[in-house]
Amino acid sequence: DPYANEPQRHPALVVRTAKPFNAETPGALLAGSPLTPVDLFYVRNHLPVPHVDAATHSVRVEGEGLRTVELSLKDLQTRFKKHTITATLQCTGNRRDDLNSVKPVKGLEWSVGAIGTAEFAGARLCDVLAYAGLSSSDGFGEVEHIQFEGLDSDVSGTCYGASIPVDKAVTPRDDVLLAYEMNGRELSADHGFPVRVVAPGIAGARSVKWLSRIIASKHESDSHWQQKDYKSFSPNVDWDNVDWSSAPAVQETNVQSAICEPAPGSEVEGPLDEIEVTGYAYSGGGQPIIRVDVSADGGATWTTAQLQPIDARRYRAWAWTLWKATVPLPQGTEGPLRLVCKAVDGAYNTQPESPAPIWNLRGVLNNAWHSVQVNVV
Ligand code: MTE
Ligand code: MO
Repeated sequence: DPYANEPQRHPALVVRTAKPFNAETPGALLAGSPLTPVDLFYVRNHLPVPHVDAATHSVRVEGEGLRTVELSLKDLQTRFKKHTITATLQCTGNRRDDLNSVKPVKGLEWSVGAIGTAEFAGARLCDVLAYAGLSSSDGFGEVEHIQFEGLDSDVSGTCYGASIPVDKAVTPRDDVLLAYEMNGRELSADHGFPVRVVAPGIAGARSVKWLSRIIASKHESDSHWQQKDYKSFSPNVDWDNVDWSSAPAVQETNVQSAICEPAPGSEVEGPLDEIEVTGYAYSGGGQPIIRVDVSADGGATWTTAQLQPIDARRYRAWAWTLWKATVPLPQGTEGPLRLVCKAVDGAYNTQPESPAPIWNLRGVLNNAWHSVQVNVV
């Protein structure tokens, strides 16, 4: 059994599949702290967790125009300046459950918890690439993409892989890390020990864990996950007529928000004149969240939430914004109550009302208004 040596996991994680291990954080625990504790951070594994000896492990950097270098963990820690960022990782399938209720999709049935925020520290990818000779003096030559490979592989030996555009990789202010610490400690086995990519502002799928190779190339990664997954299509495209090459791989992601508390289906003691609602909002590409609106009447009236940003910088807001709102209700409200939220990012992008028009066969990038039904008793 390739899954015989999996790490211990926190019992509070909501397990979606055991082998490979995929589990999300319960909503109520997400809103509880700006940084998600490592053992509660969602885990998205496509393959068995590889067991890596940090003392002998090295990352090979090679490809178009580069001198090949092998960097041990120690090299990464000592030859390059340590850089720290607070960043949100979100699986592109986060909130897939609401697309499934429109029409079945293929993918893990994630609710709102395939997202988390941590403080990551490591060497900057741009510094490592410069060390291997990738330089701007020739406009990076033929190089268009930086590919990554993980040490996790399937029975045929195919490893997990992904790539990002070279511009994201080489721009210091884009903060792409080869991270060896998460929330101040070495990475855990599930989150990529001993070193992973953290590419903030873009789909979690590109932040390759258990990093073993970095390849500069004219081409994107040819992995399944870059080519035939993590892409979105029109609702009229289904498994019988999909042309995967017709859509780009998801990189920067759309504006997102979700209600964490109250939890869906919960009983709230009433009657109520107002209700306290908490959640998170996040946008890709370093865009900050500038507003979150919450409604208790299906969107007829809105209450603007109080934002608790970690990082309000205009173009490098890599972390989510937690929020809370006190939403007024008709006096003495009892019975079923539906709450919805939507966020606005720094480019004034906002979320669509319904998931139906953004339905896609793989069930990615669902950012429709998040809705929670509770019962006031
Ligand atoms: N890296 C490797 N090597 N193998 C994987 O299965 N999953 C990716 C990415 N990096 C994956 C990987 C996906 S789809 C996501 S969403 C994030 O890791 C999840 O990171 P986490 O498990 O640390 O939360
Ligand atoms: Mo993902």
